[in-house]
Amino acid sequence: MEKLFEVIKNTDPISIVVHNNPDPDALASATALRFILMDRGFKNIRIYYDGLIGRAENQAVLKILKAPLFLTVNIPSPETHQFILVDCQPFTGNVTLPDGINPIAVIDHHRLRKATCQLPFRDVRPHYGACSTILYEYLSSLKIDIPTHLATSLCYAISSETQSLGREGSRADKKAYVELLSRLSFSQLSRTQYPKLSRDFVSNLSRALLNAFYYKNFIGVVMEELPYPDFAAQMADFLLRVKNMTWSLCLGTFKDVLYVSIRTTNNKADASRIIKKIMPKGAASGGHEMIAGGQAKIDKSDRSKVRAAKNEVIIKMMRALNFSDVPHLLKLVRNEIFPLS
Ligand SMILES: [Mn+2]
Repeated sequence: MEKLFEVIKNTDPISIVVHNNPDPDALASATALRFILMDRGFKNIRIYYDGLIGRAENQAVLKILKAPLFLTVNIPSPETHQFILVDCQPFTGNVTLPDGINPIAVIDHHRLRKATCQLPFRDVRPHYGACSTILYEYLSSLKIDIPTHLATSLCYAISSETQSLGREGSRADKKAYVELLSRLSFSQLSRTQYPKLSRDFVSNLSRALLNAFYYKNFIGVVMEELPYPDFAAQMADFLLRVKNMTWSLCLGTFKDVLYVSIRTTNNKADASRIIKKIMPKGAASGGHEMIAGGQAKIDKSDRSKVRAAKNEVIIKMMRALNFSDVPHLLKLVRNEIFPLS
């Protein structure tokens, strides 16, 4: 932590960048880092992101944090900025940086990437369930009083990223969670966990449920246009809750990108390896043992090509799960054999 303060110059603006379509963990971590740096006397610190914050829970976190967020494309003269990446690593396809920029620091909990090793400061802890836990440890080691709204957001981030500490939650995550509980606002927490849902969300949810199919212990849904990119992850999480299902997948497009999310209840699995296998060539992917996601640019002008690309992902997923002998696979994917409802 002290080393981070050493690599930052107080003369240049500081830009904290989170991954595209930031989730609660990215939002809370970035805000906590901004708070720490401000406490330390650093000035001119902004948080940047690219994509969309569409999920109602994530919008609720944003409301509580009250942190101003800016779009990466609007960074004025980026070459004068010092970039710090939070909850992601550079050149992974999951974060947008201005051309030719090398960050000075990375704080993350995903698998360590080669490019990250070259940076002046890195704190990457893949065994942590949430990046927010790392930031919580910074705050407590610096003996900084954590404001209520930040405690609520960090706690919710740890809980949502690890499904209430049941999925990939380490001891450090549990400790942070328990300690944050005594500092947060329960009414804020409740508003974040149970936000009002838009009618548009409900109609997309029903579309997803009607189109979901399953085969043995695998459940999936192929969506057309997603209401927002995170919807794929949200549906993969939801479908995995169906009894006897141990693998789930949701895919769909948003603008010119195909998004794929997979989930498993098997804590000995390697979802991040599987997602790499099933994505089209040139796609970006990442994840952990039980959750993973990928994205690939797609030309939507040819609908049959889009459909073929989607089917290909499902076929490869079936293969990865050793279901090589699935009869009438396309009928299955079109939901004509084993519909969920
Ligand atoms: Mn995270």
